Amino acid sequence: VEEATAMITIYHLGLSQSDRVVWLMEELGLPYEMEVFVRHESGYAPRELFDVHPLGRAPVIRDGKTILAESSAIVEYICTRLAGGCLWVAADADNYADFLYWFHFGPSSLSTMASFRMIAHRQNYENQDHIVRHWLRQMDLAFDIMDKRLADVPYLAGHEFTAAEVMILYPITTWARYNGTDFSRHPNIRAYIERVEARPAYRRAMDIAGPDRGAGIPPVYTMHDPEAAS
Ligand SMILES: N[C@@H](CCC(=O)N[C@@H](CS)C(=O)NCC(=O)O)C(=O)O
Repeated sequence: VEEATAMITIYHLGLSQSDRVVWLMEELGLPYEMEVFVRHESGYAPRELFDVHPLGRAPVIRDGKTILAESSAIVEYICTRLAGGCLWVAADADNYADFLYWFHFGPSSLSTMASFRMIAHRQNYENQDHIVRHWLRQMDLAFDIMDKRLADVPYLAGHEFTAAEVMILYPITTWARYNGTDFSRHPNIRAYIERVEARPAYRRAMDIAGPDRGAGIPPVYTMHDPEAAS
């Protein structure tokens, strides 16, 4: 008798980059369960997310007894362990280094820059600490490099859609809405965003878990004030 296929659980926080895990599963056509956490009115994650993982940040997944956080780790785990290498690029492929670079660029360098831009956006740009100004210049440079790359190839790793897209879209779409990024100087990035957003799996995932569902999609847990006595 064949055992039923175990399903992973995605712990999704409303209006957050955990929507990329839902998107990945929709791209792969793999089944999943989802537990949704609603942000506290402060904007931070509710206390209950700390019961799932001590850092209280999303995404987190559970696969049997394994709990895994960090979206880049989660996406690699799903592609390589659960999906037989789909949307991943093999180590012996010609574009392996390109794939690795762009896969990590989104959640590493670009997310750091996006955080600084968020701080700058909420305050007076001219009056920024020099570290923030440095990172804002770095971000402009990063988008120049990305735009140049996308003038040559339709996807970051080359000619095929890969997990690198899954990692980078949130920082250049949802995050960009909140930190004042605009791509007026970067037509190839604009075309890339349109190309990727047109994917049926992306649209399904955004209907299920995307930013327009807001932070307040139906909770699994009742949330309460994270400052309240523990
Ligand atoms: N590097 C982490 C970042 C996770 C992260 O910052 N998640 C945000 C949502 S986009 C979060 O959970 N914020 C809740 C909070 O700050 O309370 C990853 O890629 O998974």
